[in-house]
Amino acid sequence: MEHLVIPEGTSEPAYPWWQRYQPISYKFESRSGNHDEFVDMVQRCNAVGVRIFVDAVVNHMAGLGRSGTGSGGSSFDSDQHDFPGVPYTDVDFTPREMCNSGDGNVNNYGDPENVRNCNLVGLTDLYGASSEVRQKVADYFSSAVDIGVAGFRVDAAKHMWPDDLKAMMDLTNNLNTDQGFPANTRPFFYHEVIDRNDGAVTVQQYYGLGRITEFRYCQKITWGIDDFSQLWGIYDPGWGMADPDKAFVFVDNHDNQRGHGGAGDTITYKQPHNYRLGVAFTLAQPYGFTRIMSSYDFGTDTDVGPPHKSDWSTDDVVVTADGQCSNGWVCEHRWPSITKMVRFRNAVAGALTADNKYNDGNVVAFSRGNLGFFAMIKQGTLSMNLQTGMPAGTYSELVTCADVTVNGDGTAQITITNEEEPIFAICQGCSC
Ligand code: LAG
Ligand code: CA
Repeated sequence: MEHLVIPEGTSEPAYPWWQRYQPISYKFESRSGNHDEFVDMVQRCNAVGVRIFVDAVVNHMAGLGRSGTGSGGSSFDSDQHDFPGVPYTDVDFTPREMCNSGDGNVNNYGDPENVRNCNLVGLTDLYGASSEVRQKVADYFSSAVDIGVAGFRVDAAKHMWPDDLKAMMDLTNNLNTDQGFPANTRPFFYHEVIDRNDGAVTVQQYYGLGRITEFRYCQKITWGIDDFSQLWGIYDPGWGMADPDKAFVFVDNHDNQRGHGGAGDTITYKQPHNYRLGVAFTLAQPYGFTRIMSSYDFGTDTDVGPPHKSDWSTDDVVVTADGQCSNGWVCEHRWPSITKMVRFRNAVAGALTADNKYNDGNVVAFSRGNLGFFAMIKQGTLSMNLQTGMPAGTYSELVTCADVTVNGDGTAQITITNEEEPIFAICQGCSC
């Protein structure tokens, strides 16, 4: 949506990535492009089976002390709660008396009223109980759905009341049948709730609204890659982690990869070896609905925005002859083992458990029912006879495309020789 723009020459970093999390209106006019460009992207993607999910910021508008013109040309004045581009006025914001903190900001994560009714880092808090606000947010969601988007990541859902979110979702249109969705299909929602067993707001409070981000998974995968013996406990219900059919899991995201929300014990593209192992294991194992990250290189500057042109608009992604990205883009999704493991995940989706588990601290392997078999090695190369649980036959190993023979008893000789891509995967019905 239209967002705050922080130009050069202020005391703040110029055009930081996080300016996008300060909405000015719901026009599709951002640093990434204009309305027509957005429509064109969504519809070209749908035509080739790629779905688009919008990162929707509907807990708040821009921060206090900010005023001027947004990325789409709308004027605004946060201190006056004035956002004519929507339009929102003072009545659309949470009444000050409903926030129990002295300075009006969220400052007590032990109190759900404080977390949800106060301003998150000074961002002006929308009053989600108001039918007018609910309708305006739903109109925004519907305008995206009508273009052809498939669903939403709801930013800062932890700071919204689940009942308010539900009302907004219920008012939203069904997906667009002209864009290839079946009739009467609801948008897919995943809610950003950072729950690390450290407050009054839990992922369980959002059951029934869709999927919920499970940030404890980020910690668990970091520890598990460091010490393989911890990998079988990656879903830990005793720790409060969301049920398998509710959890939305990922190795890192745009916040915790750079030390913002939910950071600590996070692996990223900056540790490529451990990162490959972590993403491969995540895509291989059955817990949760998985998301992979695709980044630009931010070096050590945790504020810097994406590669940009001289007018600060986002620069193009340049793809090299070997299918990788350049021009400042990292594109983890194009790293060979990550791309291939997405195929594996889709192929084994029907198998809900990990079976035939093997783990000696350096090699981890398991099957997914009889649909697929996965192995990875931390150091060195692998040559080992293991039970794959798969029907006899010849399979093409996903990363190397080498032929692999599964014997009549389900065993196979498993080899990994490339220490750069220390992953082995075979599955029924997938090609390398
Ligand atoms: C989220 N989850 O609940 C996002 O995933 C997270 O990235 C968002 O914060 C946050 N909610 C609000 O949407 C990001 C940055 C913040 C930034 C904020 C607004 O992590 O650092 O705050 O977006 O742009 C910035 C300044 C603050 C200032 C605030 C308001 O860093 O110092 O108080 O703006 O002006
Ligand atoms: Ca709120």
